[in-house]
Amino acid sequence: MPLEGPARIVQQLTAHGYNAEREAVTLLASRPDPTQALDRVLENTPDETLVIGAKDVERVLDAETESTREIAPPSESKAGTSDSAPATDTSRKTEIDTAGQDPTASPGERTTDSPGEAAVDAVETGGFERAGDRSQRDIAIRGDMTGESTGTGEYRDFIAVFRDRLDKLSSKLSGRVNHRPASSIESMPGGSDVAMIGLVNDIRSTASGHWLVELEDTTGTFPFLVMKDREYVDLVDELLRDEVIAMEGTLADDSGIAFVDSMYSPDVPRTHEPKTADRHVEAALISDVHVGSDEFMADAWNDFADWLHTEEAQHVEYLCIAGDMVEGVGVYPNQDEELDIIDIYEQYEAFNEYLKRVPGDLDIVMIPGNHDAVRLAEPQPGFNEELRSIMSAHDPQIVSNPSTVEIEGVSILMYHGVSLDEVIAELPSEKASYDEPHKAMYQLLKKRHVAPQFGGHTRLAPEEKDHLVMESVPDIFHTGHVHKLGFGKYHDVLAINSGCWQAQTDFQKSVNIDPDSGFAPIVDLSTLDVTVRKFS
Ligand code: D5M
Ligand code: FE
Ligand code: ZN
Repeated sequence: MPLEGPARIVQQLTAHGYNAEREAVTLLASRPDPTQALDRVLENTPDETLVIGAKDVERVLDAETESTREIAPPSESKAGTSDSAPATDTSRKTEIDTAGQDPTASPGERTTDSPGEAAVDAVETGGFERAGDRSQRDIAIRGDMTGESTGTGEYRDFIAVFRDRLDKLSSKLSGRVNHRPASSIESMPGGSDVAMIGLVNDIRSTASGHWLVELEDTTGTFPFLVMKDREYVDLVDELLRDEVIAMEGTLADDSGIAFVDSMYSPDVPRTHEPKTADRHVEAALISDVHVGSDEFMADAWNDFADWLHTEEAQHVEYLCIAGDMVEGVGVYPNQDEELDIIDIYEQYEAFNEYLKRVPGDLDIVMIPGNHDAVRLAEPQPGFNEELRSIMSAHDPQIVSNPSTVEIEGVSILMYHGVSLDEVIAELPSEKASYDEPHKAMYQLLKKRHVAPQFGGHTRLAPEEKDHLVMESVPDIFHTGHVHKLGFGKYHDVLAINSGCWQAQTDFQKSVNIDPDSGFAPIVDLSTLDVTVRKFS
């Protein structure tokens, strides 16, 4: 097959089970006869080599030009002969769950043994090539705030960020209610119909079991009473402090309070129609790798990486990693007792080695999580230069938490997910639980904000703008953090929480969190159907 530049070279190298540094590919592509040069390199690179670097290319090609001596005989196809080769483990289990039809079933119920022989053969013969035409790849990042932090931590920043939140989310609600500012509601005559859009400032139950919800806008606060026997009282259970809602009601005689008739969240319009890719192309959505932890599941990760080299994974062209690349240091009390690698830089170096095992021709996007070495407060900027240079395998795009990545027209909102702990803690279990993390994600979609509550478990950094508002509706919402796999659709938005690559930690044991480890949800971007692969 003729070479058509670097893309083809990468395809050929990965088909033979190698990953390649960018410089190596450039060097090969610049040869007068790249095909012949590539063949030479493939024949003469030792089997143990996982990544072909510029040095390897130079060594082989220099030997060819500078000496007349015979070059070592061609080695056998890499995949069949080396430990580091992809997909030779036929005992691996592969779980397939099609199309998100039953996102609530527990993953283990659908496990099927699949020897995957065909896929292994494809790699062993070196015949496999990623199916897609790389020229059709298209990836754009929106809302990356790396390098744009404006926060100084001063009081006025808090005012600015809440003002911006209210502005942005009011615009989603103002068509639905005839709202007035808090200050003018106070001066309306008793019995008037009133509506207000504001941040939830306080939620209290009254002695008689009703609910008092205080809303705040830029002019002040106003209390709304939700009567316990009204049908929408159920919605009070879902409220979090600092989220933006609209309330409609009737003013009491003394105009000091309003009795609520209806309430609205900014929400995802029911008419939302997700966009899809024009061709069959897939993205693997994962998170919480936790390299450096004693519990990091290296075998499962390697099986996943190997599988990506097989024909079964030929349509997977994108890999999104939603935070917690490494276990970090000092994240939780007594965490050091469960560290395999204690130095944070060494953790990232090890992570990079694991990243090298995935095919070099994937497009990779990563955001940080709460275990990563960036500021804890959200939005979290993408990693600093030093960490970026360590995590350079396959040249990933590293962006802030949260960020939106638009892949071939499909927008994926990536958010690590720390606020999910809070949503799960505060809402009744049928609305959000660790077993159904996607339902907690539905709440964030409804509130159009990835971390509404300030001053709780989720640390928020005040910025001039509220980067955590979902200004536009994503087609896919991808989170991690709670280490549970779950997915489903909310008003046609696909919500996926992606599980983890870390077995149960002592802390998780103590609080009965049973993580879903070693799963990779794969989304077909042309249909938004989900297939879950199990590698543990
Ligand atoms: O957190 C993974 C999940 O476990 C997430 O739901 C938080 C919870 N977790 C884990 N360790 C702790 C401690 N020590 N305190 C409170 N909550 C915890 P991750 O941050 O991804 O490890
Ligand atoms: Fe995590
Ligand atoms: Zn986390």
